[in-house]
Amino acid sequence: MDEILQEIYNCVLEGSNKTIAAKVQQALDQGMDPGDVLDEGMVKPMAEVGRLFEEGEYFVPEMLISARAMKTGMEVLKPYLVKADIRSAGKVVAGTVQGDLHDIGKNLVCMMLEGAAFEIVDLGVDVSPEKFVQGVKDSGAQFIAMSALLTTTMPNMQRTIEALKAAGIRDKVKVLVGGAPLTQQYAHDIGADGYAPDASRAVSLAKTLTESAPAAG
Ligand code: B1M
Repeated sequence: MDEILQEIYNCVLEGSNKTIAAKVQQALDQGMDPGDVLDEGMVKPMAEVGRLFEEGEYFVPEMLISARAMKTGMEVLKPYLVKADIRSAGKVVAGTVQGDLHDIGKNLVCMMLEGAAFEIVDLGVDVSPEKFVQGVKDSGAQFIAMSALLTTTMPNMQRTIEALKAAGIRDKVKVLVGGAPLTQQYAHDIGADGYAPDASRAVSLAKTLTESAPAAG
C-alpha cells in the first residue's frame, strides 16, 4: 500500500484524531483518488477494528476513537466526494434505525447521495418508525434510506415499513436499506424496495429507482 494511505489506515486503526486531517489532505494534494483514500485508508481499517473488537483486543472506547478519527478524515474528504449539482435528483429521508447508534456508514451514504444531487433529510441515529414516518410527511421525500449495523436493530426496518403502511404512505416512498449485517434476501423478506451493500451502490440503486419513484409532493 502507498505510504500515505498506510499512514491514514494507521490513524483510523489507532484513533489518531489529531493527525488524520493533515494526512488525508496530503494524500489529496498528491492527486490521490478520494475514493481510494476512503476505501483503502478508512473503510479497511474500520473492518479491522471490528475484527479486533470481536477477538477481544479492542473494546468500545477503541471503537469510538477509531470512529472519531474516521469522521474527522471524512470531513476533509467530503468536498472532494460531493460535487453539488443544481438540479435535485430527488429527496431522501435517511437515518439509522431505532436502537442503533452507528452512523459512519449512513453518513457516507448521505454524502454520496448528496454528491449525486439527491437532497438529504438526515434524521440521525436511533430513529424510531414514527420519526421516519413524520420525516416523510414533513419533507415529501420520494425515498427512505435506512441503515442498521446490529442484528438486534435490523427488525426495526420492518417496523418502519409497517408504520409507513399504517400511516397510509407506503406507496409514496421507495424504501432503501443497507448496513453490514443486511442481505438482499433480508431486504426482500421485509418488503423493502431495494438493498445496497455500500454507499456507491446505494447511489446507483436510488438512480435506478428514480425512474419508478413516486412524484414529489
Ligand atoms: Co459497534 N458493532 N457496537 N460500535 N461497531 C459493530 C457493528 C460489530 C459488527 C463489531 C463486531 O462485533 N465485530 C458489532 C455488531 C454485532 C452484531 O450485531 N452482530 C458491534 C457491537 C456489538 C456494538 C455494541 C453493542 C458494543 C457494546 O456496547 N458492547 C455497541 C452498540 C451501540 C448501539 O448502536 N446501540 C456498539 C457501539 C459502537 C461505537 C459507538 C463504539 C462505534 C460507532 C460509532 C459511530 O458510528 N459513530 C462502533 C463501531 C465503530 C463499530 C465497527 C467497528 C465499525 C462500523 C463502521 O463504522 N464501519 C463495527 C464493525 C464492522 O462493521 N466491521 C461495529 C465503517 C462503515 C463505513 O461501514 O457502517 O458497514 P458500514 O457502512 C457501509 C455499508 O454497510 C453500507 O454502506 C456503507 C459504506 O460503504 N451501508 C448502507 C450502511 N448503511 C447503509 C444504508 C443504505 C445503504 C448502504 O441505505 C440505502
